[in-house]
Amino acid sequence: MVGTLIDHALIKRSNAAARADLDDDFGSLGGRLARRDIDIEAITAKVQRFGVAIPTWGVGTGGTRFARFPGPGEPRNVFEKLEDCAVIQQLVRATPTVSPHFPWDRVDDYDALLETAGSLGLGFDAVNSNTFQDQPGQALSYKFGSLTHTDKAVREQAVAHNIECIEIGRRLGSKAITVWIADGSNFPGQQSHGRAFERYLDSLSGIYDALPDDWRVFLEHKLFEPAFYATVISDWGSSFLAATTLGPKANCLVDLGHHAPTVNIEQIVSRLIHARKLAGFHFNDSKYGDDDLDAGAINPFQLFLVFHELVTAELEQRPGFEPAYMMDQSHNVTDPIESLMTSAMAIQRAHAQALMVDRARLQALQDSNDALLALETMKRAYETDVGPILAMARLRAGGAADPLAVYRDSRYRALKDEERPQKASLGGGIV
Ligand code: PSV
Ligand code: MN
Repeated sequence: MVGTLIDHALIKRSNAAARADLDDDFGSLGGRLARRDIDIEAITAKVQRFGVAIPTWGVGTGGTRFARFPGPGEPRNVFEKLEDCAVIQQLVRATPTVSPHFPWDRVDDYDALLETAGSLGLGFDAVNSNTFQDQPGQALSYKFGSLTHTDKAVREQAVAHNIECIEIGRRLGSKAITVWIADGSNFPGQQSHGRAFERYLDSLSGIYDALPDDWRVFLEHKLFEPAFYATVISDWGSSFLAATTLGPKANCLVDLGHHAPTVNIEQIVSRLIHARKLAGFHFNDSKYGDDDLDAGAINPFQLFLVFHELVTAELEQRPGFEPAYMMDQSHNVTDPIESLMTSAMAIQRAHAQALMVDRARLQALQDSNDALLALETMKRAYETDVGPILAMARLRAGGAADPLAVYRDSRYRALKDEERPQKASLGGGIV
């Protein structure tokens, strides 16, 4: 049973009040862009077509290693998570799909789940497996690893879980499974780097063989975990090596937070595009490591540079370029719906800015080694205030010109707080 979303009348009223100013801003930006040979309508249409998935775990409150402070009206199951995702999509119109995580989102009736999502106007993106926690009643523990465990029986259990996720995903209309493992070692000498990687490849080939023809497996690397000495799939090199060994259906997923602070992520993206191995993204931002902050919160220029690579690949129609986009963030002190809405808009913003790079001029400047003007060309696109384009795209798609204002006016969170009395523990909230 689907609960109340946002009242359409509220959206209409708010949009009507914003309309005159927006038309004005859009018109004057259109004029300025035309002088740069940029068609504002073409950009707006591309912005409208762009979509980024919401992770089901993102609509719950996250936490640190030490504590979790639950927010009011948190969703208690995947059906309620879908409601919150639908509100985000209702207002922002850039998040048409949801990425589920199992076993957190396990239900008895997947047809009902599919039907509920459909009735809310949502589809399903990549499914995510979880072999980084022990579940109640689980036969064997992942304390010392899952897909790379020294014990074959543990590895088989982890492979079986991934195959179950593929089966569920098939029923939900997904086309990919993302495999992220927390496997690694805490001390030098604890584990053979070589043998752990070989066990990973062996386990992954079991998952790979279970993929339907039109499916892909996304391998997600991550540099570190607290108290770790080494993770098994630590970087894009390991991920790329594994994806190449496995075959064409295996691609490398880039989670922006899973790199050392100074790593040039946009260059990694370029390399993966070149090799036809880019699976897609988990968007978030970070200052220190895997902080899982809201996308665009710390380094929006980096996000723009990543999108510059993506837009270039799209314009050049690079073979095999079909990235899946998702947000992967931990909302500890904000309302997750508000964070996900503003993050989706930050991602859209970077995309729109990247669409404005004068690529012919940039290439000429690169060819003549004009470093300064090349940078200026990039900054000209980055510094364009694309806000009116994003608002117009939302409005035309039936969303809200000002999603945050409408959301706050709706008192959605307070209403859900009454509708969803909390149980003691939600599980799976800390990401
Ligand atoms: C790991 O840090 C990660 O980024 C992976 O995508 C997980 O599936 C997700 O967070 C949720 O724990
Ligand atoms: Mn991730």
